[in-house]
Amino acid sequence: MSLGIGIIGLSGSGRTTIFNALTGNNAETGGFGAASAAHIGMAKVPDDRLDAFTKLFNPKKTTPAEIQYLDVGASVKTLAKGGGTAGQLLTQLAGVDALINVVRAFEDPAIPHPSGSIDVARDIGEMNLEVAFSDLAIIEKRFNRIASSIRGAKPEEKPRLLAEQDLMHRLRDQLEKDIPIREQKLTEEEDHLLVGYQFLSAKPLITIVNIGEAHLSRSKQMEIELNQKFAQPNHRVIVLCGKLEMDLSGLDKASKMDFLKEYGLEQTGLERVIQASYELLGLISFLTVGPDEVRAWPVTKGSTAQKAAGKIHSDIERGFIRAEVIGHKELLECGTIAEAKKRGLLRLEGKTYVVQDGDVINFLFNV
Ligand SMILES: Nc1nc2c(ncn2[C@@H]2O[C@H](COP(=O)(O)OP(=O)(O)OP(=O)(O)O)[C@@H](O)[C@H]2O)c(=O)[nH]1
Ligand SMILES: [Mg+2]
Repeated sequence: MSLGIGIIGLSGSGRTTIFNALTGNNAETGGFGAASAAHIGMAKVPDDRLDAFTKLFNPKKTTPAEIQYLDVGASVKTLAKGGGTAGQLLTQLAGVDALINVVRAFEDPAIPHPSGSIDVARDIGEMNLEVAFSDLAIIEKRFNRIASSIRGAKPEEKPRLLAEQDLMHRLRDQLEKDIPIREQKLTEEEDHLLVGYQFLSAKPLITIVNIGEAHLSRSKQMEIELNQKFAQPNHRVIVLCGKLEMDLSGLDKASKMDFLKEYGLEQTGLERVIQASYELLGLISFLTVGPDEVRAWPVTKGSTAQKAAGKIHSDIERGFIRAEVIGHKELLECGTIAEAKKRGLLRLEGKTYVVQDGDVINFLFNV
């Protein structure tokens, strides 16, 4: 199962354009409008280490890590109203691990803004309201259920239900004060309890401000300012031009770099979105290398070697003996695994070793 990010935003903000640029899909833009079916696609995670090892090993195949993106094509408000496929789309959205809110900042008289004018702060506020509204509806339903459970509960079950009721009260009070759940202070235990609820406002959030080409030279400064203005835990603002990103995604690396340099940028907006997605999801990559395949594998930060082995195959996790591990820098310096062994840089690690970002791993297993 891959981790997924859901794209939300007001109609016509450029959601599908950005989805296409991220995933290389070619979904129809402009007028997807009413909720029908969601677009789902995979984005490849850019990784310099993978490029370096591909040069070194010249493998038959290079496989980057991937993240799944979901463009539901309707506002949260529309989905929450229900009817048609809305309920199904809302369930799909509830299942993602993080959200991207696309906010329109590009001017184009041919494409009317649903609220009549461009206003980034207003649109961010509106989306926060929609998301809070959807979470409040879940809380209301839960209140009713807890209340009836309490009536029929055995004495030993009551404290847990009362604690949950109390938590729902606090979540609701703060949501009504415009504080999304991701910004609310909760204990680890409460955080854990909330996982099952799939609250939208509890998910990490990337706000993409979709600017027009004319403002591209100001994008870096804008991004710094907006990140200061909207600095919140598990939230990041990225400023990019969706239309341009779509064009850039078709170019080779060298042409892309030339273009970016003109605007004083080091990375495309999409690369920054994918990287931020990776970070907000708490992911790191370990690598496997060899003549057949050089590959990056996403794992959550703090994963043990045995758990990481399971990403490749459940047999390797079950029959785990040991992991041969070397940092990517060390291996690049050595040039070959044999040389790394000779220099004593290849470490043997056990089940509980905590995998580090960029570790090159060979699992020894027995099935
Ligand atoms: N000028 C300009 N137009 C853009 C930009 N990004 C998207 N558009 C245009 O805006 C229109 C809407 O873009 P979409 O990507 O379809 O937006 P959406 O949010 O998916 O819209 P719906 O799903 O139709 O509600 C399309 O005609 C796009 O070509 C941009 O950066 N600049
Ligand atoms: Mg769309």
